[in-house]
Amino acid sequence: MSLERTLILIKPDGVSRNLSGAILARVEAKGYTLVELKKINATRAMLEQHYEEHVGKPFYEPLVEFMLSGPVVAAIFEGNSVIAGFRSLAGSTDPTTAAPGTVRGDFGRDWGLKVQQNLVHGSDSVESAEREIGIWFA
Ligand code: RTP
Ligand code: MG
Repeated sequence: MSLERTLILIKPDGVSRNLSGAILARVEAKGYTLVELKKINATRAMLEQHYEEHVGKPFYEPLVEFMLSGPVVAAIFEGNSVIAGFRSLAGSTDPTTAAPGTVRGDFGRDWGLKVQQNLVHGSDSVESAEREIGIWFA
């Protein structure tokens, strides 16, 4: 047993396509508990912290611009191994190849969109989750 918290973001594509409820429903159905929830316009400063591991990569600036293009939904979920569990629900990074049954595999579109438009973010470790929760729920 490993009770964890994770930071989940529904990115601007998911919010604008009215998929927030459908995505959150999958997380709740898996048995995870919603702790905090809000709709928020990210700032560049928040995103610079959130994506600090990607600074300098070719996709970094387009990713930040995309994340600034509209509101996101930020949530903290709690549960047993929720960090790995949510990343399994989300599917692999690229919606084109994400498995059917996952959020990215089922809802990801593939008509010329960029990899960054992949609907959701989920923390990838206990350390990342603590850091990211501090950014989005300061
Ligand atoms: P996330 O952090 O959003 O949960 O996704 P992830 O771990 O699967 O992906 P990561 O490697 O951490 O990348 C963060 C986000 O950057 C965008 N990305 N674009 N080649 C590309 O154009 C590219 N690679 C990554 C995606 O939005 C990814 O979720
Ligand atoms: Mg990541």
